[in-house]
Amino acid sequence: MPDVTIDNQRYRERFEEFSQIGATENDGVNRPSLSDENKEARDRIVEWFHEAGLEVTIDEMGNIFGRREGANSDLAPVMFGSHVDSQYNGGRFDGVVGVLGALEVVEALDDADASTERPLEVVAWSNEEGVRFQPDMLGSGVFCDVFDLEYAYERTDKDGNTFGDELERIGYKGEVPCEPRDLHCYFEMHVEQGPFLDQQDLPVAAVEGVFGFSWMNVTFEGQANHAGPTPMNMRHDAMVATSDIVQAVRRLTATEGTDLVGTVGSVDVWPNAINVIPETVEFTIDFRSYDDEVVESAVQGIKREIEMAAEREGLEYEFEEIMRIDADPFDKDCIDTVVESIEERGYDYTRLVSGAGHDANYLNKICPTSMIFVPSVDGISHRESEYTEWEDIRIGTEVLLGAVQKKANE
Ligand code: HGY
Ligand code: MN
Ligand code: MN
Repeated sequence: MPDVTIDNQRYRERFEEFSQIGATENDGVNRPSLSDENKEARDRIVEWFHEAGLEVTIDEMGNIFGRREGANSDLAPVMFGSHVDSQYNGGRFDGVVGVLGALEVVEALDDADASTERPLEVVAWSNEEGVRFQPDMLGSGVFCDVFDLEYAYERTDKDGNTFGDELERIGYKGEVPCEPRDLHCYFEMHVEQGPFLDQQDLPVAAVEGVFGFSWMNVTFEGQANHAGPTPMNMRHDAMVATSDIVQAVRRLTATEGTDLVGTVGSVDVWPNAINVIPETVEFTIDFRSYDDEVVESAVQGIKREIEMAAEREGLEYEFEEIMRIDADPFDKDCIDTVVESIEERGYDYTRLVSGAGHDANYLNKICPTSMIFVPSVDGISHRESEYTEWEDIRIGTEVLLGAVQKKANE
């Protein structure tokens, strides 16, 4: 195979330019799904895909695809990419290294005039983060038939905007059907978002699978009243029950010997006033494990805790499981391809399972899939100070190039 090399200069300049879109003062980005900043980021990706000579298509969910023909265009393509929507005040590496890395792979192949047997498709998925519109991985989820289009279009943000309306507003409600199609395989390069590579001082990992997880929404309904004259034994305080559940989540995850992690990440209080007993508290719970039974027992456990907390405080409550995704081992052959690509380049590496969800979770349901991780400094992510050394990104992208070339020529 011709010698293909990453143009590190071009790649890094492009990344630095892209990081200016929706940039925050503390080196992060604020490009939540379907926001104006997300539109600006999408527009730039589409421009770069066109400049790279790719055939660009936008599907009904606003997923952006760039296709490079292969010698045999009838063969199923190798797909690789990630996402460009971000957390509110999130990191500038999350998702982006997978999309710009995919673009760099294509341009490096073009520079070397290296063709592939199979077509290549690079992709930027919609709504991976799931912070503005739950659930996460919505664009890849519809593409992989996990969610139907109507369900996705009706998802609303806290201001009552629907996903469908916002997609229309930013001009990314494409015509191309968002549905499964024949893919040879899918690769995703991503920052690890955990501490293991950084602690072991390794530049890259072959990812063997992803945790399963459950996202839940809980609302406690109590009674607002004056914080002063209301005797303690006459109160129905939604915040007290909520704090019980926050502690219960921590107790459940402290169970010895499981990899269970749990988070109460979002809490809305009404009327949210210093001198009023909280009447309504709406909050979320996120449980994850590589063992589906561990997630299931945590969900059942917290449901019991919610019922008891409501009873103790004399509250009504609503419980909704927004989303459940099973843990999934990736395809052995795709993992081995990543390992081969790493070993051919002589890099030290390890194998990891991902605690973070990725679009690869869903692609893994319709085609052989695996991922490549590069380190997150101090294991930090979903925070403005998220950082990955550029040399590690270059290495990860080289590994992605090697894996794509192997699969695209088989
Ligand atoms: O929640 C996740 O793991 C991903 O960032 N959507
Ligand atoms: Mn991500
Ligand atoms: Mn993320």
